[in-house]
Amino acid sequence: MKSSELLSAANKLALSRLISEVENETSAGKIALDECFSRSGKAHLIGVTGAPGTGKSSLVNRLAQLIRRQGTQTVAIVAIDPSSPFTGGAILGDRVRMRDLSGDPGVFIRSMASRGELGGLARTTAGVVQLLDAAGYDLILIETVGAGQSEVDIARLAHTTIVVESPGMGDDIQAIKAGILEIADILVVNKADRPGIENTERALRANLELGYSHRVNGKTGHGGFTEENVVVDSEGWVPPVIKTIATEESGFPELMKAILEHRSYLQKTGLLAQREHERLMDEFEHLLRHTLVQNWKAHTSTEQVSRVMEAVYSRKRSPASAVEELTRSVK
Ligand SMILES: Nc1nc2c(ncn2[C@@H]2O[C@H](COP(=O)(O)OP(=O)(O)O)[C@@H](O)[C@H]2O)c(=O)[nH]1
Ligand SMILES: [Mg+2]
Repeated sequence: MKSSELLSAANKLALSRLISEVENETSAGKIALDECFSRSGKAHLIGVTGAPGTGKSSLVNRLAQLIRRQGTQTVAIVAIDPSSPFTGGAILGDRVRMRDLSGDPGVFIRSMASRGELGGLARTTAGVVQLLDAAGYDLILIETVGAGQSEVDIARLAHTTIVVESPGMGDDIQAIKAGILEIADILVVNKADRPGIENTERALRANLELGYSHRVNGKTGHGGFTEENVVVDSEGWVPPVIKTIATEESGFPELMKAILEHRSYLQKTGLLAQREHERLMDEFEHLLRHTLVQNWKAHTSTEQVSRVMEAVYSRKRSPASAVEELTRSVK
């Protein structure tokens, strides 16, 4: 059977196996991605990021329940867990909490361990998301811990990025440091039942205004907004701040509304297509580099490289002329 036939929301086990192939970057995984590509590009990708313990998993869980209750749309959840392979505790906890969703044929849940391999994580996540998209899931929720560059990359994969904060974690300053507010399309202050919620909300709004005026002035922070995005952004979208209690389902209709509004904003302004094009161009360039280097390596011995590099070390040759020499045969 072709992988494109295996790939359907009705065939969760087969889908699970294909995802593992993609995660492990096997040739079967590559073939599956190739075959399913033409069917992808329909899902709304929603990134959920923030510090550990802010309630991202609980929130994703609630959101999925709400979407399913509202009717027709199917949901896939990809939870990227940063914990070490030795503890693995959070993954188990998430599984237990998500148990009430897993009997639903319209829900697919996948945990991915990050295994500390940062660059590869964003790449394999994009592949896994593409499979789920092609399998026909309407909404794909991607939970990541907001910390390093890799998480920012994954947030960039999403159409709508939700940044989750909660009271009493020194959150505002941390959030700014990680440049995470710049990637937020929607800000959630979760644990609204806890003391200190007003302070957190106020700090967030203040920081948001700061970041927003930066965007308007065209001075982008370290969040990676391009000039075009800045202009369109300043005309239209101001990230809403929404208070939620994930343990009680409070604030979720408002959150869902904000997600839908953001999606129609992206469609209306043409940003959806623009983001998609940028992402595909990124992927193309990455693969091009990878392919060219692999091809070059296949035609070049390590002895050749060592010989030429010795000349570079002793300053008889420049690195540029070393490249010139070592790529001559490949050209
Ligand atoms: N009081 C309160 N606790 C919450 C809320 N949301 C999540 N929690 C709890 O916070 C802890 C961390 O939640 P989790 O979803 O695992 O956070 P994550 O690490 O961001 O994925 C768990 O014990 C949750 O039950 C909330 O709105 N209010
Ligand atoms: Mg979690």
